[in-house]
Amino acid sequence: MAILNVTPDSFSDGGSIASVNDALCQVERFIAEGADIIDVGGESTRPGSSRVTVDEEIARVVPVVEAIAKRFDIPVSVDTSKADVAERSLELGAEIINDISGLRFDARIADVAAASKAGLVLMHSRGEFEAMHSQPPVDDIIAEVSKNFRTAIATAEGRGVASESIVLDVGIGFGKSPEQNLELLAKLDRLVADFPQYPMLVGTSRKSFIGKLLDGAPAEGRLSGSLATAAVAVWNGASIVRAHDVKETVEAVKLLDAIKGQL
Ligand code: 7PM
Repeated sequence: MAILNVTPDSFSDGGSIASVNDALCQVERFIAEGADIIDVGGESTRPGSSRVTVDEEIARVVPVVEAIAKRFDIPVSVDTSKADVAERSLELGAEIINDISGLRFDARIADVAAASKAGLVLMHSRGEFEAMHSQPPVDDIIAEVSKNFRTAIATAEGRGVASESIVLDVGIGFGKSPEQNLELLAKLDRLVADFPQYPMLVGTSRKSFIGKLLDGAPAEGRLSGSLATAAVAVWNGASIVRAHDVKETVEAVKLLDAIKGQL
């Protein structure tokens, strides 16, 4: 899953023709590099960022989603926690909703996903939007994520989402200590075994826990760490990895798959 940011800090300005063209060029490259899904996000979830309005997010995301769906064959997922953004995106060609709140912010996302028979990623996170990255760590992160998965799955299925449409994600970097991010990767196999029906998605790409372990490496200096952590996630049963560096990640995952083939 290739990460396509359409926040103003990463692009010309949301919704403009220049930004849509930038996005299409990037998608063309991601596809050539082996991406299977394009994840379009218009709301930065960086520590300290505040929420954008529904209209703002729709203006950034929807023209890009529509343009990608028209021009390419690849499934588009939309990184949003707002049902209105999800609904417009699905109408214009998105096939997957990637909800970093796991239905905590807007459970109507499940209704919208069910009505369109869209894929739905339920990611674990803790706290309200502004406080997601400053949560006091819980004691047992594996138990916490597991409990949250059960709640989110029950909400989704209760609102009509087919179990085959659901993907789970441990939410690396969201309300976890650096050690807990590592623990989730080390013990991912247990969560995969506890939820065997649902594919597991993992996103470690360039995240700050990698920088912390590498003496403060900036985002551009986190490629090796991103690949090492993606490799562990795949080894421990992840079916999808979310990444900025598509070529390198696809190559790493190919090696992992080849090794797994020898089990
Ligand atoms: C700070 C923390 C800055 C996290 C940026 C981010 C995930 C996601 C994001 C993930 C799924 C980023 C993220 N992370 N969706 N959206 N899983 N499903 O690095 O791990 O892009 S935002």
